[in-house]
Amino acid sequence: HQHMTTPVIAARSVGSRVLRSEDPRLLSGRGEFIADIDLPGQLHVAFVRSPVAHARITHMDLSGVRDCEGVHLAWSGDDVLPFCEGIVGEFAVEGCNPTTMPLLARGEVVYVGEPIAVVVAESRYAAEDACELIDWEFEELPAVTDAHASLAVLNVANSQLPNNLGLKGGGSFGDVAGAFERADKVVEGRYYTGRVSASPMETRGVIAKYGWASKSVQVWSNTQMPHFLRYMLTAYLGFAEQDVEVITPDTGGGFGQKAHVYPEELILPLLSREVDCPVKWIEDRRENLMAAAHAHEQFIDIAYALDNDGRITGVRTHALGDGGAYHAPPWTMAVEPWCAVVMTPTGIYAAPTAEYTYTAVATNKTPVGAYRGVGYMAGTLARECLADDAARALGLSPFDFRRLNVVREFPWTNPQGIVYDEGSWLESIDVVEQMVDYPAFLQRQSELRKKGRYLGLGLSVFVESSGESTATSLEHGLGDVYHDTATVRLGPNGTANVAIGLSAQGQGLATTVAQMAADTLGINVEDVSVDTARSTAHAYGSGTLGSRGAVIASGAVARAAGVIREKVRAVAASMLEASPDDIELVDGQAMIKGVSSSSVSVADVATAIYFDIDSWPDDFEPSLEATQAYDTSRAMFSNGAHAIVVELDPETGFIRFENVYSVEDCGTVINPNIVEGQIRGGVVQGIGASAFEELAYDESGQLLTTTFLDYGLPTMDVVPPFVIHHIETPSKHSAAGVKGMGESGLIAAPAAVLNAVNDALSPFGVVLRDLPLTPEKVLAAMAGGVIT
Ligand code: MCN
Ligand code: SMO
Repeated sequence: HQHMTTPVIAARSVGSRVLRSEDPRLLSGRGEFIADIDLPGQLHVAFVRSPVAHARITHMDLSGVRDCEGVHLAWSGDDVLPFCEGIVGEFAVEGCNPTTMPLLARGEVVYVGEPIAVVVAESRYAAEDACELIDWEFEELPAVTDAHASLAVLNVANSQLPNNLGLKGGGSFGDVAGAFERADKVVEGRYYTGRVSASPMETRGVIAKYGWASKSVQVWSNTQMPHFLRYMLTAYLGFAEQDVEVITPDTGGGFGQKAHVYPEELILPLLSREVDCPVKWIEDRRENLMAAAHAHEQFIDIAYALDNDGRITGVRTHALGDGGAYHAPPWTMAVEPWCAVVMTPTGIYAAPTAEYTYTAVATNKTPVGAYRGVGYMAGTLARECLADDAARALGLSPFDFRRLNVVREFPWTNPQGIVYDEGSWLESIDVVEQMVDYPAFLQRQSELRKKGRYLGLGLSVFVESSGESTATSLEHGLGDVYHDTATVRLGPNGTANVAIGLSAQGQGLATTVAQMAADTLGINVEDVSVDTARSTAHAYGSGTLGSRGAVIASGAVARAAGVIREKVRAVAASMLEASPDDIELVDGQAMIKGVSSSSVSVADVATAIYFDIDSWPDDFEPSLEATQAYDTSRAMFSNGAHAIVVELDPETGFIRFENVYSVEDCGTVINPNIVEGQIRGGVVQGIGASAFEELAYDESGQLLTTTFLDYGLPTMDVVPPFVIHHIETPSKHSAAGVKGMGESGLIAAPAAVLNAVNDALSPFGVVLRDLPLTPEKVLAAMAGGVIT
């Protein structure tokens, strides 16, 4: 794995609040989302989905469906089997038992919403009507709907996992047993993060077009991993790689849910080939809540060994994930519990020893996959809420307990061997304490308590892995390889076209990548246009996930633009009769350093390169297009803190969110507007996961929350004002010192919410540990009880 150098960039645009180039299109309804795309002659696809959680299919007859008017084709699991057995889900860690998820269920259905048949018809209406005519029979089997019951193997959830175990493993680092034996105090707790859905504004969607003449296939998908999907289409379906193109239109949020490969994405190309027409499927909201990856559900048991001064001497963590019926490829049911215990237990604290175990069990529920901060959220909730328990037990303020334990010297290697190169871990605690004006808060809290008003302040500090790369993956023992390319072309007028291999879901990547390119080339950001993986025909990418976009895309773009910059400098030097080393590119000008009178515009240099051979130095190769790859040489971590103030309504149990105070350190901020938007969005999703959202199942495995009437997303009326502060501790390894931050809000906010609610509940002598904090739970707590 090569170290790659990144050019030093004269920052002009980076760091400024450039308005998002995406917004005029997106905010005026002119975006082109997958549902907006209609191909001539297209047919429409609908899926029949299992209405029961667990059953044996005893009879399947689609002849009634096929006879229906307007229907071109109907397939069951047996029909699709000759083309593809299913998608293997396996995670490269100790103790993972793989599953194969069929494209359409065969023999056994294992969760409500599992696709069992597919219909292609002239319209979506005709397709859905025909779905009703499926003639099938099934024998219901006992449904496993609870992780602990699954662990006890009273019933088997999925015959592929006879002991219900999707994953089981662990690790121990240092003398943990000794630390707990010698501890002056031990604090511990079990935390539960409820099952939720990322519920992006835009649901999933796929269009496929097979061309019999060219044997080529085009797939439109709002995936976060277009190149990976392309590879899967060749690996699973045997399409010739050179003839597969994946196209990613505007996407209305992915949040990890769209970072999977789904059966629907593999079925549509097969259907298109079969019916010889383009086929289109747009997921409806009910399908999205039922069948797109679910998230989060896990139990975390965590314990700290503490010495008399309150220092953490050991951490023990055990995570039990409720993984649903299959591993969701490629991340699997492993990522929640595994990430939680491997990545988060020590956080910013200088704990010398640690031990963990992780388990994921199958249940007859929708497979759990990635959602913004996967695993980190649950782990951070457990760690940060236990920190507050410890602070209470020691009689310390939440700020003081954290300051006592925070790592103060870098680089720091945690017990598991993960290296943190830099960070503002202590400073972020100090800054957020000042932002909330803690003494004033305590006074207001105690005054209001006398009037029967219950205010609480919750603190949560975090470390976020970012810039997911080969180095990060190695550090975590996974061995995945990541890299991306970017192509930059300077045109004859001195403007740039950039292509990156990462698709964007709303993060403003096109804007920030343009800022990075503009600074490298010394031109204005308005003169750069960025294509974010519209087609896999252009730059290569490993996927927009693990908060890698800013680091990886800007790294690749800085390197590719750097190649072109050197050519521009060479020709400018020849035009100005100077040495290339003395030329700098700033404000659209190539000038002799310090001599602004001796300059030529970058546009004139570009024009000359295209049209004036006399301007070229000897042996000049005139291409102004460069493609470069980038992968970080080191794992990269950003950090920060959130403090949230809440008030509990003693009559309704409703949590009112008063204020959010956020400190974020993602190294060099490319665009503060965008970073602040990311913080707001992430924190609001964290408020949702901690107080409003829950995918509820009954005992038979029926999903009860299949509309936004039942599944409570947070709405603007509950969103509090934010105060945001940036600290910039640049990475030495990325272009311009950028670190990622796209997941931090959701990683850390739930812990702040739970801590705030528990702080407000302190007069009642109750501590809550289960999400979501429904009004019922809060009311019961105020009456001195706990319901789980
Ligand atoms: N940024 C910046 N300066 C930095 C870091 C980031 O200006 N130092 C900006 C960049 O525009 C970048 C954005 O903030 O695109 C988020 O940064 P980054 O952490 O690099 O995350 P990615 O670009 O890789 O986006 C993925 C990340 C993940 S993993 C999830 S999940 C998530 C998130 O982004 N999904 C999102 N935020 C989302 N925001 C929207 N609107 N939609 C999603 O689906
Ligand atoms: S869950 Mo984000 O796509 O890593």
